[in-house]
Amino acid sequence: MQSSLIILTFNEIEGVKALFKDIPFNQFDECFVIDGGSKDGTKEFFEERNIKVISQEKKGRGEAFRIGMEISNSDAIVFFSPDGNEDINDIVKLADAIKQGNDMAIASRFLPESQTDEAGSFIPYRSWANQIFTSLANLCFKGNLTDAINGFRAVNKNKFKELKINADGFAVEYQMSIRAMKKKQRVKEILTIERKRIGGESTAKSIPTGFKILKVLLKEILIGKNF
Ligand SMILES: Nc1nc2c(ncn2[C@@H]2O[C@H](COP(=O)(O)OP(=O)(O)OP(=O)(O)O)[C@@H](O)[C@H]2O)c(=O)[nH]1
Ligand SMILES: [Mg+2]
Repeated sequence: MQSSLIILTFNEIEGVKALFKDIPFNQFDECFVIDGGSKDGTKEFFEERNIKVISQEKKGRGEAFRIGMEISNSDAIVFFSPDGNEDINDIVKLADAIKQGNDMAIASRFLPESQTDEAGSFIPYRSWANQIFTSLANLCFKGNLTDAINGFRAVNKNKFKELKINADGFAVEYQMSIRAMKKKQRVKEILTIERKRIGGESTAKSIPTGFKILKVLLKEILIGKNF
């Protein structure tokens, strides 16, 4: 099975510079970057190293996932965000999970040995919110995920198409997970240790992101299997 690595960026030059040499490009048949409008040299950094960059006309991670699916020529597609959160060693593990016959593979921050970037913090409110939304998805759509929200994941292209993803921004991963539950897709979670962001700025502001995710949940309850 052929595989593609898709790197998602929006002003991530510091992370990209730190991580580039360890990205396992040679393990994939095709690699490209989908960029949400970086102004910090991220795009130029990749282009100078002969990595194709696709610039989004419409911003947001939802759009980036949809473009990735459309232009990838492989059956196994891994989405990687080089801001430091995601462990590079998991990239090939996610691709392998698809090659082994799973429809989707998620790097989970909440399996027993996993860890989030809030490890050690007194009030890990983002982790709590992630776990609550995951439990609600499991409850409403008969799933058994531990992390329905992490964007570090891989998909089987044809199975991904079935999900007809149309959510915007940071809610896209949650919609993918919910629709995979509805379609009874085979979703494998691998444990991951989430690290701290290397530099730059987070674009996922907690409260607006939380509302977007809640909106997706309510809409998915309403539409049921009609998508
Ligand atoms: N292609 C693309 N990538 C984006 C867009 N917005 C954010 N990203 C990337 O998606 C990844 C995740 O975004 P973050 O802002 O780090 O969100 P987060 O991981 O929830 O937040 P932190 O914990 O603060 O890192 C990063 O690599 C961003 O560069 C976009 O519009 N298009
Ligand atoms: Mg991040």
